[in-house]
Amino acid sequence: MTVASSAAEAFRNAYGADPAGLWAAPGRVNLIGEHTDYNDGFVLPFALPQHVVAAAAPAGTPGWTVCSTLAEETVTFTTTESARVEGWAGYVAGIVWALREAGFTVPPARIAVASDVPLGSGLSSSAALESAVLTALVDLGGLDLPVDQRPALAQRAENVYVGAPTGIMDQSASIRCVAGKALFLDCRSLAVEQIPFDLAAAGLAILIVNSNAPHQHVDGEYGARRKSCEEAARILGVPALRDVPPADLDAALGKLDDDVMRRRVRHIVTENQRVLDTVELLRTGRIREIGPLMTASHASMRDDFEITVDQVDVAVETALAAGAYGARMTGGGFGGCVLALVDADRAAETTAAIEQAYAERGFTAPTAWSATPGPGAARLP
Ligand code: GAF
Repeated sequence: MTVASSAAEAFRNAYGADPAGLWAAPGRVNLIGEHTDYNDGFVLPFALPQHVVAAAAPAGTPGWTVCSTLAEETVTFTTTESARVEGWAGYVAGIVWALREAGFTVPPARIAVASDVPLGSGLSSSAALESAVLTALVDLGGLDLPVDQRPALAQRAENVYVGAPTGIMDQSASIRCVAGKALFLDCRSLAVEQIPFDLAAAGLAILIVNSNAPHQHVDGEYGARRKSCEEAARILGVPALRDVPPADLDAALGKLDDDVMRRRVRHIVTENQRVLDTVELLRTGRIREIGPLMTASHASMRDDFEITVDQVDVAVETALAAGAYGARMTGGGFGGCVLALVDADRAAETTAAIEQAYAERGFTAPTAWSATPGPGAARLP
């Protein structure tokens, strides 16, 4: 059964009627540019073929009811309750809250969601949920919310309602990505450029390897990285680390006493430049040549930003040893997935090498697949 038919079936089972429509929003991987978003920098994600589908219809009574194929409970909330909705339904309630806060009249609705975005793997399953529900409610209510303003609203739901201090990359990817392209996003101006990324034409594949490592300390460590970056920007007297050009990096590092903070700054400044260099290569179709930038990004995340774990380091090293052009962890870190740029006909061999390396070390087996850039959030026909 497809994710769309699961969502439609869940809707019928829960509410005894057909949904008015189905809205899909994808998970994402980030090709390069990690932790740069909340530093007003650059990112280059693309949408996965895996997505969340929201089956939805207007409700005749006030409030919103949501159920999910991944959860037992059906959750109902209204605007009169002061208690915050917790758990997975909090992302849905957060979207309703953020829309209302922005002045929209949100139509009461019944929603059923289904998803094949792996959970807790750094592939933005929660941003996909937010984006699917947002797209559904905007359509159902005929709300005048332009697509380019939707990611910030969804990010607000996540930051303020759910309470996770994330940047704007994941919601932007889920909402603004286009099939066959990587999304070059300037996280300060929110300008986007759709960058051609035709892997198949170049005989290449992006292998996604889910390390299946337990996600540990994610929230606390993520928040700590963000604080450290903001504190460094304050000491350096710039609005954000985006404003430190690579040519000024040494001088900036000289002004910081704390070695850990110096390394955090070095990651952000060099990572922003790697995104720009990657975009430059992709604009001229030189996909293979982005490999070394990916690998350098990984080293920077491992040594300077310190957000990798053994499982992802081993996946990167093994992919490179098996002939990958480049490999890096993607997403917030502390577990999650690795991307490897490989010749399409070597994807299976590379996967086998990583599986063997994991088995030798007694790690939980990884899961791997090749991904091409899919479309962003939309109503399904
Ligand atoms: C998580 C966050 F949600 C993003 O905003 C981004 O900071 C990413 O980690 C790291 O690049 O996915």
